[in-house]
Amino acid sequence: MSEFKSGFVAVLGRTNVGKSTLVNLLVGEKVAATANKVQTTRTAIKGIVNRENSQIIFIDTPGIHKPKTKLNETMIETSFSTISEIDIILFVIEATSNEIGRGDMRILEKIKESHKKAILIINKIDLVKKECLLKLISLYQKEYPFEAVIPVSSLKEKYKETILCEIEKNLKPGPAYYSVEEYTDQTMRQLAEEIIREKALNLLQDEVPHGIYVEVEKMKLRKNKQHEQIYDIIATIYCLRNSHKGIIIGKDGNMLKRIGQSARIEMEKSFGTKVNLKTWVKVKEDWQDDPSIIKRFKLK
Ligand SMILES: Nc1nc2c(ncn2[C@@H]2O[C@H](COP(=O)(O)OP(=O)(O)OP(=O)(O)O)[C@@H](O)[C@H]2O)c(=O)[nH]1
Ligand SMILES: [Mg+2]
Repeated sequence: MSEFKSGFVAVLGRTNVGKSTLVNLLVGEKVAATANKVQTTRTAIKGIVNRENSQIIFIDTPGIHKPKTKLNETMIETSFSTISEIDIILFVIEATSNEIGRGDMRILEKIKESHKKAILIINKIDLVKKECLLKLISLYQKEYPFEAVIPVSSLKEKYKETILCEIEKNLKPGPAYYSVEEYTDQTMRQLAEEIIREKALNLLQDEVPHGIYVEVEKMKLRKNKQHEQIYDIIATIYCLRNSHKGIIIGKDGNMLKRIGQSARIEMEKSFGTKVNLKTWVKVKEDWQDDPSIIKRFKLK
């Protein structure tokens, strides 16, 4: 039998390129929220893949963007500080660009400084013609000796094995750091918060979604009358302004109902239990610059 291998893989890239979608695909479970909005991921989240002869620990990171708040700065610091602790970098870019933009250049510089093994993932190839990829590939290959360049669509299962095999090839012999039942380092509470935030992000528009954070106040497992396992969950969605609060609650409470309903359905699937979810909305101005809150988004 071949020797067991393991390692930590940081998933880096600009915001909205599909890093979390990719991590969820590779892990086969929802570990991180995804949305067609910038700055969806706010902290480093681990997703664990157990294979016959290896364990790969992915670290999904907040996308690189121009920081506007203390939270933004912390998010970017978190992303770059993962580099020092990992074995391989998965650098995710979008197939739709035809040059190396400033954000991608900044990430490339960090990769160069690290001298780490890196694999370039060109994501969203479903949106472009094959011919467009060649120029992009050669531009990036001139910048860094990538172990591999893999064009993919993170929405499609068929790319999963190719990526995992390529990573496995580049891992060193090592132990399993996590038990095989685990697929993330997040607690149930954090998973619940991430799911609620994802639904809110996807259903809300404009600047409202960027100003929210979700806190689960209570999460308790009990048996219902039919002896089924059920989680009672109480969560608060914090937002920046009163006008945002109105939008999140919606006419006759409809928006909040939709957020709660879709979050509940996904939690039931993910936790394998029934879920009884109550959500509240509160205003907390300036939380994005509040050190006691943003502390949570720092690397653990
Ligand atoms: N067409 C297409 N869309 C994709 C693909 N991969 C991801 N997306 C979409 O791109 C959007 C952003 O995906 P995320 O996974 O949240 O992006 P991210 O890089 O984690 O973003 P941040 O957390 O903000 O850094 C979502 O709407 C995804 O559904 C792909 O291969 N093709
Ligand atoms: Mg993300």
